[in-house]
Amino acid sequence: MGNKQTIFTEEQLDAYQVRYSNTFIAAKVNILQSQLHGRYHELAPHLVPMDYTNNPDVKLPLALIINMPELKENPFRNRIVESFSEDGLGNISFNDFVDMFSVLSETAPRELKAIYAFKIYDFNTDNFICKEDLEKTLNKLTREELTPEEVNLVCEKAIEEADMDGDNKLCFTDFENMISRAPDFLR
Ligand SMILES: [Ca+2]
Ligand SMILES: [Ca+2]
Repeated sequence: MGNKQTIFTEEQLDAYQVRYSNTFIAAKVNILQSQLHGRYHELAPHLVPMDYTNNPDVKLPLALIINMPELKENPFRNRIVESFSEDGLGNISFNDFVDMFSVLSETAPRELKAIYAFKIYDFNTDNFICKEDLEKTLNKLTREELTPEEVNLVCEKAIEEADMDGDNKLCFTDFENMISRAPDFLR
């Protein structure tokens, strides 16, 4: 901890500030930055350099990330990591890592959480949440405690009520509509 060394250039820190300028995150970014770098480094000390000033092209595989204590018990851990990985396959760069922890943090703005919840629940990544996506989501949220009939019923109703353009699936606007009625989908 503390100021043991500079591991980011001024430009890099500015770039993070710009990326997060419209959110609460800007103020926290510096602290978060070095704490998260420590965590990222610990996951694979042989791969992740301490010195990040020349943007090393390092990515850590999904398997390493999902075993972190914050994610290990999360039924959505694979989807979370895939959604934040720029390549969509679950390989996580340090930037992806910072994004992920920022959004997972309890104080992240609701709209930011909604954007990522939509990505996470969109299992087949077609930018819509269809009934199958929602059924998988609900099964995970309830840890498989509902019967298939109950899941079917809840999802059918949720889509029916939120689907404003009548195409039987949820675009992001429909999804926002759904979580305003059923906030349990956003946790
Ligand atoms: Ca989908
Ligand atoms: Ca729709």
